[in-house]
Amino acid sequence: MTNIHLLGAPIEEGAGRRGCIMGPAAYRTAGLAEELASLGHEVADLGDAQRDEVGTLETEHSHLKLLPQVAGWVRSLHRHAYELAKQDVLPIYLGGDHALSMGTVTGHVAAAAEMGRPQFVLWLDAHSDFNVPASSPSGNIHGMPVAFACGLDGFPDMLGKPLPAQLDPQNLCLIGLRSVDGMERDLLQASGAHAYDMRAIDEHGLAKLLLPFLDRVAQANGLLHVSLDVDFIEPDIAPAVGTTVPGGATFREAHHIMEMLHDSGLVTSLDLVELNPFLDDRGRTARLMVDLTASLFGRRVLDRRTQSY
Ligand code: NNH
Ligand code: MN
Ligand code: MN
Ligand code: MN
Repeated sequence: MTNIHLLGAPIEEGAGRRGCIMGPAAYRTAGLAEELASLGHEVADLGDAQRDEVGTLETEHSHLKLLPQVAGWVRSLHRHAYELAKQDVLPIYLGGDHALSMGTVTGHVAAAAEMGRPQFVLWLDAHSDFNVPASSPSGNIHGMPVAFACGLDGFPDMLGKPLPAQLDPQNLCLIGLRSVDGMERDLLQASGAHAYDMRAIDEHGLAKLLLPFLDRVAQANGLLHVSLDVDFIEPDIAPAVGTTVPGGATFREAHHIMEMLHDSGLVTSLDLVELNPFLDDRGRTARLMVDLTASLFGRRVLDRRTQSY
């Protein structure tokens, strides 16, 4: 039994189109809390976070869209995540676009540093979100949270400079990549992060990519934050996202990751991001995300684990 706390993070200013503001409500409508409770967990819904009021921020990057609004969310969510990380609960952040992870990841990294434990991050996404302002072709801040959390240079002062704590790229694993911008790729490869594109899944299968990472988390007695972007999944089955990219994880691949994560017992926090209910087809994407979360929290058919491959 896990003590799960749900926190809505209805940010949409980081994405290129509107609608993610409705994400937390869609998860509630799709029955996320009830589903987790039916698996035997204690579930508390904390409601939605609110964004701080932030004035103009100094930056030479005028193409950054809605920077004060995004910074307001990042500051608020950072505080919430930091506090939740220090409690004996497992937070699930209901997005909201992926810029929310600038707050949640940095909050967990800062708390982990104080607890003397390494923080690991698993990033499940079609995109690596490793842009810095200068490399971003769109100016959409949801394409930048990983670079931000790793402390890369060139960001305006969204959360204090330097960051309260930085994510070590060695502790970062990205899976599902199939859309990475030119300069972003160079930054990602230089960082030392463990990055796997869809081709790696084709060639090796998911278990071969994920299990060694989970072993490293376990060996290090680490904490594990999972950030699940809807566009990780094949858009045919998960259409409710503004940035669909064909060739995503299949229904079973997505569930299999969640099942392996459950069996590992290592996950300590979770983001569900980029759901845009305005683009959904009779709630099917919201329901799929709830089902995937249920697999991560122990829903299974038979009682067996993934053996080594
Ligand atoms: N790389 C693109 C950008 O920075 C797209 C990012 N969009 C996402 N990321 N949905 O997950 O604008
Ligand atoms: Mn993303
Ligand atoms: Mn994405
Ligand atoms: Mn390494």
